[in-house]
This record gives sequence, structure tokens and C-alpha cells, in this order.
Amino acid sequence: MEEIALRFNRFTEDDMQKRAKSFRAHMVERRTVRAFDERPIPPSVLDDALQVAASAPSGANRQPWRFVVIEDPNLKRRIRSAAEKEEREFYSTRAPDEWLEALEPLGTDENKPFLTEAPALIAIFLERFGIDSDGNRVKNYYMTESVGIATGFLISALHHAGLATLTHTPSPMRFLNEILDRPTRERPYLLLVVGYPKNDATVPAIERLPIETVVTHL
Ligand code: IYR
Repeated sequence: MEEIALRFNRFTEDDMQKRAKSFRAHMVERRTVRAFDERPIPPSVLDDALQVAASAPSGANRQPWRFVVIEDPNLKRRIRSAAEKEEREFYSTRAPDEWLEALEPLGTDENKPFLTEAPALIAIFLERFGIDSDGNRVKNYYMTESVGIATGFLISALHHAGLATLTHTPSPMRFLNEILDRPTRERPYLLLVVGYPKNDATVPAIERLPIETVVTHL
């Protein structure tokens, strides 16, 4: 193993407290948005956010994430139409009543106008295994955890830059492999919708659990 010196920013405790408070104040304001404006995104903002996502930690540093940025209106239309087809099935027959009841407070349905209205979609794929230079399979590790962490980085970076996101998971979403021409060893993980909220956008009146419920100190 070859090693290099660690670069690590150290802050005073006072600065740490300020930074933590200001990051908290900004992050807890993030809400999932379902009504997007067509206004385009400055391209460098997407690039920077993707660089943040691609810097995430991963099992054995395999980096089993692949991001496909879709801004082409034609591709967006095809994705919307394939997603709505699956969603119609989901809402009318596939989803058990219990699931539909759980979604009730979110007000979601089979219509996904945001897939064509938002300026960018980022299809996130999970690479199930790699291929080395001899064409042999290379095992990846902790893929779901790794891609989940990278996705969290991406959502945070986009929010930090002033963009809204929607974590959309049409199910099943294999159609993304076909439309985006990705190999079968890449499994669609999430479709992240990115843009500005519509001016009159509203969000469901739902709340996060009390912090005491989700955090235990021992
Ligand atoms: N994929 C469907 C249903 C859906 C499922 C969950 I879990 C959500 O948190 C939201 C929606 C849809 O996108 O409508």
C-alpha cells in the first residue's frame, strides 16, 4: 500500500459550531419538490455537484456509481412516457392498499410532468460488477450503501447550490437501461429530477420525526 499525507481542514471550536449550525439551518430546509420550472441550470453547477457525488466513499473504493445527465427533451419525453406506463400499472393494480395509503399524504399519482418540465434528470446507476482490462468480472462491494451515500452527497450539493431535487423511483425502471443505452450490469438505482421549483410550488404538510426518536445517546 502506498500512502500520502492527509489533507484535512482543522477549524477552531467556535468555527466548528458556527459551520455546523449554518449547515444544519440550510439542510433542514430542503424539501422534495414535484413541480419544476423549465428554467435551465447553469451547467457548471451540475458538474460541480457531480464531482462531489463522485468523491463519496465506497466499498473497497470501487465507486460503483454511474451518473447519466439527461437534458435532451426527446430523451426526457421517452423517459416520462415509459415511467408513466409503469406508474399507471403501479397505482391501478400493482400497489397493495397499504402502500397506496402510505403515499396518500404525499399526493403522488401516475402523472409525472416533472420528467419533461425539469431542465435535468440524473439517472443514477449501480454497477453490479466491474470489468477489468482483460474483460474479466471484478467484484464490487456494498454497492447499495455506496451508491446511496453518493446520492446523498449529490442531493446535498445540489441543494447547497440552490437547486431543488426529487428522488423519483419509477418501479420497475429497467426501461432506463434501454433508453439510455446502459449495459445490464448497471442497475437503475434512482432518477433524480433537478431544477428550480415552480413559483407556486407547494409541498405536503409532513414533518420529520422528533430527533429523540431517531437519535440515542449512550
Ligand atoms: N414510484 C411511485 C410511487 C412512490 C413510492 C414511494 I415509497 C414514494 O415515496 C413516492 C412515490 C411514484 O413515483 O409515484
